[in-house]
Amino acid sequence: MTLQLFGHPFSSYTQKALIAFYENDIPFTFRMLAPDEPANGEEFARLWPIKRFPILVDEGRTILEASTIIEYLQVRHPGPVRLIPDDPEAAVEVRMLDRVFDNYVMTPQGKCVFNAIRPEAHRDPYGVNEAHAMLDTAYAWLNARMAGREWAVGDAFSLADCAAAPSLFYADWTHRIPAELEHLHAYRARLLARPSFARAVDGGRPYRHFFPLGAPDRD
Ligand SMILES: N[C@@H](CCC(=O)N[C@@H](CS)C(=O)NCC(=O)O)C(=O)O
Repeated sequence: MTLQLFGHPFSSYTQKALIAFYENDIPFTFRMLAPDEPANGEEFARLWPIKRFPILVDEGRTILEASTIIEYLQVRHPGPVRLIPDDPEAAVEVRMLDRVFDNYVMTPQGKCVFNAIRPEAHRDPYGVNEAHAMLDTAYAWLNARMAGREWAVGDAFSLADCAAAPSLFYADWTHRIPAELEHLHAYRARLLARPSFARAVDGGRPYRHFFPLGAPDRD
């Protein structure tokens, strides 16, 4: 039975996991979470009542969280591209950067998006200001880190870059990366040119009108 990935092509965390599948050409069935696929939604809610996606099902085993899905694929369905380095010290740094992108870029970015889809009376401008401030601080830190680097850790594309790609893609739409942060802009462009991420972005293209802050006409 093939691997089954529950998610949505426009979802940042789904794209993060998809990059790992595409990097190693791992076959899978995509279980689209959308109103016109109610059976997928019902099975998903049974498997993971928290209802955050993506999740992976492999021979009856359910794997939660995009980072863990990527780790699991490397353990159970390895391919030539090693997204978690074999060197344990390098692997620690990869996991650290994966957390940085999820917690300090993807999370504040998501806060702004969720705020925009709330009813007007429940919006939280204070929280959005805090999210923008966190993004600005993260952008400056990442810009300094990326000076002289091609990928987030070491010389190879890794789990950290899987996290970086959708984070920076959507964060720049939400709260622009200042033009002077040239190393971060160049890194974001490299990520968009990576065939695995370009494919994930293309999969989400038909849904851009769903972006609540208005998708820009670029990327
Ligand atoms: N910590 C989770 C986060 C997953 C997540 O927040 N996914 C979003 C889609 S990008 C989601 O499920 N949103 C649905 C909701 O918030 O109801 C992971 O790393 O996989």
